[in-house]
Amino acid sequence: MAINNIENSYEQVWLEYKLDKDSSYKRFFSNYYINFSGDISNNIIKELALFTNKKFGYNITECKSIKDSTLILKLVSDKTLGDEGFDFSLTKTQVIIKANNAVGVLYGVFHIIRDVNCNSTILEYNFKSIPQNPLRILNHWDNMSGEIERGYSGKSFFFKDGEIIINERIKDYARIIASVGINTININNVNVYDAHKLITEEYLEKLNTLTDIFKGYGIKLFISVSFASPMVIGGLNSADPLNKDVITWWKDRCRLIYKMVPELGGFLIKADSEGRPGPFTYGRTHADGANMLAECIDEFNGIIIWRCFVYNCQQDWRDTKTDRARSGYDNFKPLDGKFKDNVILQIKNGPMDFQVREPVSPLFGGLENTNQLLEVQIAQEYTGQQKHVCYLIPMFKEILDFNTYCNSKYGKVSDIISGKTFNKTNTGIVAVTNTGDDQNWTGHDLAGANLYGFARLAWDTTLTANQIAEEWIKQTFNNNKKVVDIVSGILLNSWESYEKYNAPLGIGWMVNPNNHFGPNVDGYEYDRWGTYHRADHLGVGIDRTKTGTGFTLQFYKKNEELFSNIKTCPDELKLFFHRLDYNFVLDSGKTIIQHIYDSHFDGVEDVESFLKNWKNLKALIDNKSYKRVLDRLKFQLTHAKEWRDVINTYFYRKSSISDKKGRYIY
Ligand code: BDP
Repeated sequence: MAINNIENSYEQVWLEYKLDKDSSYKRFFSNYYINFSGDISNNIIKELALFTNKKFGYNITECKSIKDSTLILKLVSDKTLGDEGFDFSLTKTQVIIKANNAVGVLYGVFHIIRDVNCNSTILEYNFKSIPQNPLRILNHWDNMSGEIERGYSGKSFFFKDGEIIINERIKDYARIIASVGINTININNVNVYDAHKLITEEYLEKLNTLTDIFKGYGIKLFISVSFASPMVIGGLNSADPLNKDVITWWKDRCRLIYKMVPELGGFLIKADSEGRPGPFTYGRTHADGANMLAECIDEFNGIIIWRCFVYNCQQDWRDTKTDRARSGYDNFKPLDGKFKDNVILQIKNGPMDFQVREPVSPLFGGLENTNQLLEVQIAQEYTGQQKHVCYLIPMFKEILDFNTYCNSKYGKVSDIISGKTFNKTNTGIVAVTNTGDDQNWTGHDLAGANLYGFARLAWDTTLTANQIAEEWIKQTFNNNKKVVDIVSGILLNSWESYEKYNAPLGIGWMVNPNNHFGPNVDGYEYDRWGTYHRADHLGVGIDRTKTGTGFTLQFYKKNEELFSNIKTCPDELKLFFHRLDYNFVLDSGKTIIQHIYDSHFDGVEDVESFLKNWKNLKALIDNKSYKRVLDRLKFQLTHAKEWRDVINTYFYRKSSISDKKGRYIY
């Protein structure tokens, strides 16, 4: 299936089916019976052919009789399965996958393919699988020029030189993400720099072709549009959401769009954020802005996804009272209950911006009458830019498991975004994605585990980071125990290791401004972005309790107390919530300064061990992947040392306190 010219060739990630002629599962894949037709059905059949061919060395055939077939794919009517779930059952000679809709069967087929590839025991008992999150979304930050904002794996495979690309790779991308249950994608950058034309007549036909390709895999397509579109492409002199001409313009535009792209999911909007236009210009609220668009798109069953990443990026760093962490809640809590049903608020996991460690945004649980999506970032903008290994699934697990206390039974973030807590259906989870046109899709081969893992977790938030890592390793590399042990050992420790050599204890942001790569202690300190650590010779961190910026008051009481109390505030967030002396003793028994020194030395040692362990895989995995990861681990080691030295030196010079262990710090 891959295009074979070198420049554009690409790999099949976890769908790289490897020949195993002796597999005992073969018996279920002699022939299939299917009782429905259409694009999804065609794609299911194609996938089964590809799979049986590569895995077992023959082509599965169709069988018209249920009785004689080994794999039965059936549409049924079963309320318990919902729109996307499936039922798997098994007799001695037959596998039966049943669902209410074609997409459920597609998910079932990918599920059994995964089980075969993982040699899983799951093919030995009956089960039902129903996704926990209604919306499982990937956001691409691709510009139409072909560049990707915060993209670390090459260029866009959606756009090139201002045009939409339609090719085999797009189709493969659709099946890759459908195989792990993604059901929605947004294809262009939230910062709509050059994509205004996407909603002009010239581009709608191609957009429709794209939409159809993804529909064949049960995936809805969204696009980011600019709030100022009536001005930029409509020639109006306002984008005021309450202005009649503006409303008429949007209504007409939606009619045109949906006439040509009837299956479009809707729009994603970044407004009044980092220089993007929005309703604030006209003295209107975000509810005014979002509802106006929602009204226009409603007759086509469209949805408006509206981001809550709204803050003042023009702050005065001398003002110790303003706090960027507060802004999401301050802006959106008062609007709770004011959004139309087809508006969903998209909320970043933390109150700042995808740092290696942040508390959960208090908007989760804070908003009780609003559809909401949890937004995470698998593009590793602040977590090593896919040059460092940083498996983010353990972080996402912590976020999903966080109890907001908004509800005594269903208070966890995972409950809220599943729709359970507040009885909603327009809810779910989204990741800013990490793919590009690199041969391996994600730059770092091990970053593939974040794409895979995010999607698996979106389907089933109860899976563990370990289970997901194992599944991914077995399908991407192989089932060899040593491979599974070594790679999962690296993956499962990598987030913590990355955190160790970064900015300590939740303060974040010690990165180079703009590109956000590599250490820079004061790069953002005396600047307008509101990301301060406020280190001086006395101490470091920010008081975000009621005696400081008051951010903690945005949480429910139990969490407010947890974070405010220096004794109960978890070590890893101590400096996010408190300003502390370098000699303050952490729960770990170490002083802050000694913790900084130790963790930075430890982090480098961790990377040394990743590299050493990786080298043991030379003969056990594909040489191309082996080398690519090896090179990146070597780079990571050098870079981790730079992080260690810059951060340790900085704190040594600020505090004048020596390392107890007498190690060399500049
Ligand atoms: C920040 C990125 C910036 C994005 C912004 C966003 O640095 O490129 O545009 O998030 O989420 O992390 O809108």
